Amino acid sequence: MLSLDQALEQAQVDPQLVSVVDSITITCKNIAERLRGGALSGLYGSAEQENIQGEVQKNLDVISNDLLKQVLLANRSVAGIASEEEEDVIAGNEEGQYLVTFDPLDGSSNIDVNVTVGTIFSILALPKDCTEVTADTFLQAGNKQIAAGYVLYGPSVILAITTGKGVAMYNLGADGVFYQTQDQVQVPTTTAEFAINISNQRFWQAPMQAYVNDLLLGEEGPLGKRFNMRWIASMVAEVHRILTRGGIFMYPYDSRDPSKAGKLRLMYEGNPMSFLIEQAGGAASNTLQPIMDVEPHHIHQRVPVILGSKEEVERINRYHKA
Ligand code: AHM
Ligand code: MG
Repeated sequence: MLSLDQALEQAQVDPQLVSVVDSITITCKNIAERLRGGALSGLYGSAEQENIQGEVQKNLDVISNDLLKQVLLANRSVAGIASEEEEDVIAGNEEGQYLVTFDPLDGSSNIDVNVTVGTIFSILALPKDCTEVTADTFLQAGNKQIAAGYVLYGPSVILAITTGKGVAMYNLGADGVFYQTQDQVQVPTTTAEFAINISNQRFWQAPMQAYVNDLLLGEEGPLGKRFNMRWIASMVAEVHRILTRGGIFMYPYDSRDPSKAGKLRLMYEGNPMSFLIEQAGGAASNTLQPIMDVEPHHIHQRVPVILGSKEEVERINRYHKA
């Protein structure tokens, strides 16, 4: 079986980039180990502090962030990092060629109830003319990503990764090596499964209300088929399901906090997941344009996220154009 390093070498991926991916996956193995310990690791519960997003951090949010930060900054290929849990970006090594953005533990409301969580990462190139790494250095549209992926901590530990030539999946083996289980993952074009936090319905804009109403009407509605629903409250698990069997995931704009364009963050969640989904033949939109075309103006900016099976994403875009 092909290991992650062998596969990246075969694909002639830049060795510096391979070393960045290795730093991420080594740390994710460490995070997986701690998650497996559960309450025995003494890591459940709140860290009793808020992150830059105004969310109360879990102990494991803080630990996962610290581990990734430490390992990535020690890597000579890393020019800088930006984390969902850190207010500012951190400059790395002078000879580094890559910038890494990450959500160290996505879906963290699921930690204490032992439901799947994950680490999401995106890798960008350091612009050639860059003399000093600042937040502005990271403000690159998603279509500039060099690589992106997630590590899912579920019944098994799975890595999904793209370097722009399709999506491959790897399972963490008992020997601590990630082995390839799938190459050229494809998201089915059509689907009859959707995921949305329907408790926010009253805050959505009219086109999203109309679309979800039509979904719920099933065979008797304008879409002419029954849709099933899933909501894990862990984007990594939802995207993994969609990469595996298709579907549509939505965290749309809502009016709860008009200063935020949505709940999910462009640089840590929207862009890397969109890169994976598009590389697997799906689509990702903020309802007005492809997510990866959105020009970022702030590292922590939010974005409405609609992603998954292509025909369904295109249908939602049409509801918003009508
Ligand atoms: P987090 O990065 O703070 O964990 O928040 C992101 C998560 C996503 O994984 C998930 O899709 C969403 O928040 C769930 O939100 P809700 O609590 O509204 O169901
Ligand atoms: Mg997150």
